Amino acid sequence: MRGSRCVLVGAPVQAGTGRRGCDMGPGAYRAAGLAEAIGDLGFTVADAGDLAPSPWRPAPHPNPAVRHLAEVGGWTATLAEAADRLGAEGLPIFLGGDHSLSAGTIAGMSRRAAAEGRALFVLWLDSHPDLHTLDTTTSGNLHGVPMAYVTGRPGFEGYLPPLAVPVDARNVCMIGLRSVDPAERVALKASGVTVHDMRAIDEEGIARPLGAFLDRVAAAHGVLHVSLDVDFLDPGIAPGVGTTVPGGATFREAHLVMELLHDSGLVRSLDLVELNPFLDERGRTALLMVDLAASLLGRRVLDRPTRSF
Ligand code: 6HN
Ligand code: MN
Ligand code: MN
Ligand code: MN
Repeated sequence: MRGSRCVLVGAPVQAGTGRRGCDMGPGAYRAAGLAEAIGDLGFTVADAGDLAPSPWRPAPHPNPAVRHLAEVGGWTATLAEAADRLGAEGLPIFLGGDHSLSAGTIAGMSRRAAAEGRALFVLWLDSHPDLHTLDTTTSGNLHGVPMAYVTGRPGFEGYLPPLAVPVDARNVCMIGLRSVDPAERVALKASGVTVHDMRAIDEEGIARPLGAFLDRVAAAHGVLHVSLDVDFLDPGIAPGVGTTVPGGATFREAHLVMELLHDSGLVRSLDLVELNPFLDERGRTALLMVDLAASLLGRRVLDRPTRSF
């Protein structure tokens, strides 16, 4: 990948979460040296700055729990356009911001892939499936819905921007799940999504299930988008997130995923979501996310710089 181009795209979204602080995520990644880490790997790095939501006026939704629909819809429109455009020029890295931003980034990358006559595949690294619809969410926090929206589940029409090219749920692989709401469990079973929950990772390890998915993406000549939620990681190593769930991926499991993704050469775009710098400890979660991004882009364990803070 040496010589290729990466674009950092700030998406300071926090309308989709109940906790304040996710809007500081893009700044924390910049402070943690993301651009420099990627530049050291031989990439040309551009920073598109922080984007802003487009105007969006949805009808009021009958589920009274639903929160900040207009703002999430506005971000979805902005990010779908940005992903489609920037995905044609290099590898965009979307700096969140809460996970509702993936409604836009995945919608845009799906449109981009279709314009190239290819299908989008999504690797979803998260403790949650984020598969609620606007009707089934009980928290009303829309970081719990992006996967339902991008796979074309009904109930979003008129509430979020129209979806140009839905992602085939059979092209989605979720790794790390350990917190699934009852309505999501029903939806997951019916969906065709491939799921490797933490129990499966404990029993089988993480390399084989990921390898099987990457083989499928390669065989289909697919375009791969990776969505990395901080809470995929164990809270012991990544405390800077509003939705900590015990029993997450270890440091080596997470790095191994990134190293295998790099070796596959299949990744076209990346979301780094749910970092909450207000809840972090001396930047350690931001730094770990930067290191994981660097692993995905080709940094070898043996080349890791030693840093002290
Ligand atoms: N995330 N399922 C829960 C809800 O409120 O719907 C949690 C969602 C978490 C979303 O972590 O991106
Ligand atoms: Mn999530
Ligand atoms: Mn999550
Ligand atoms: Mn819920």
